[in-house]
Amino acid sequence: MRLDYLTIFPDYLAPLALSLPGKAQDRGLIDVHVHDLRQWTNDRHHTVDDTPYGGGAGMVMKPEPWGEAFDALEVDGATLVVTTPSGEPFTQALARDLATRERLVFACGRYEGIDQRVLDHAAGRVEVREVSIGDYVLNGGEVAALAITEAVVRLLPGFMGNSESLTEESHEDGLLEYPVYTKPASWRGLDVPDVLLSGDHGRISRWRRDQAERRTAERRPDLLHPSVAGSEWEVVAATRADAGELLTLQRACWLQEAIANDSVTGIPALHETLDDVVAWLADWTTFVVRSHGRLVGAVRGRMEDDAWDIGRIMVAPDLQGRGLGRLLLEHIQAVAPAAATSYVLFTGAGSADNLRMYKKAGFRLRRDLPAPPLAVVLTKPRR
Ligand code: JD8
Repeated sequence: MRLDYLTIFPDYLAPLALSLPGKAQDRGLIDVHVHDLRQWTNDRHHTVDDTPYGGGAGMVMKPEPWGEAFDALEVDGATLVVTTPSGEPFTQALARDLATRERLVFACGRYEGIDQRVLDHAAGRVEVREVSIGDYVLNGGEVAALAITEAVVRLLPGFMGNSESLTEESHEDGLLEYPVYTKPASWRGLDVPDVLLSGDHGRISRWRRDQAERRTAERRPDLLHPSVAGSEWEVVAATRADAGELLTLQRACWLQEAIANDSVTGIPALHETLDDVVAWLADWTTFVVRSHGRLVGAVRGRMEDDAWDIGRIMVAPDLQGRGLGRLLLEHIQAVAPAAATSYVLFTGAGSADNLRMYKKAGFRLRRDLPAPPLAVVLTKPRR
């Protein structure tokens, strides 16, 4: 793969000669060329910027040097990667995609950015990918170009000693990394988890999968629930401050259950007070979802012997049917402690929609288990 970098700070890209990209060059896997944009200026001050049309702070990069650079580098047919805070998010999937290209040309801007006509012009000659490495503001595009280069080059065939390790990585399987340990087995009073010393590879991989899922659920629920990504729904841990809205949502949701099961007296959730909600928030691991600040969903879980007891799955009546219930059910399963060997929940015997959702999620009706009045119990083994 050939990689060209256009920048007014070529020294910023010196790391390309080091570590990973350096090794890749030595092995002929990549052919790196860093270019100072100023060589394509024609005035004695090598001017690359000017004031913005329409006014405003800062300077904008002039189009002419870029155009002449593209001509000199004969970029036609390549992929132009323009790093910019307004670009598409850089992800492992995009890294895998860019790793299939023959040639990448990185346009590293500075100042307030590059005159838009440079990109419009380039679009007629190359594939243009405007890419951002994250929702924060840098002073220029070089750091992003380095990050993207490292993520792409390490995916090139023949680069990683054992490609198997690639498949096990964060973001490769949509999960974050599981915790890792090495010698000594005990350090400053902290011991390596016994399962890792057991030699039981089945248990070890289940433990690692479980750790990866739990970390992902806690730190990046958006990765667990792609439907969340970009949606206004974010699953967060509940706090005491949510109690009032939880009580209100609970009453709204269980009114539907009362109608579905033709009973009000038989539904505890309908008779709880605010203090009751505050009390159970202290006993249960509880998550809520807010949409534009409004509490629209919730779920709770706690250990019951060796089962993870799931309950109070609530979805605001006006938002039902959009997958939020499924999202909450997936999330509460994902955060179950390692000790949980199965999941258990109950719902109204007449709650057809709930029963359909639970069965679709792998839960099975257990008429052999004792259930609260008007309710049925469902269980699901832990994978
Ligand atoms: C390229 C100029 C600075 C940005 C005015 C500060 C990427 N994730 C990212 N954050 N920031 C960048 C980035 C910033 C850049 C340039 C990339 C060129 N700037 C500008 C707009 C606001 N200054 C980035 N990838």
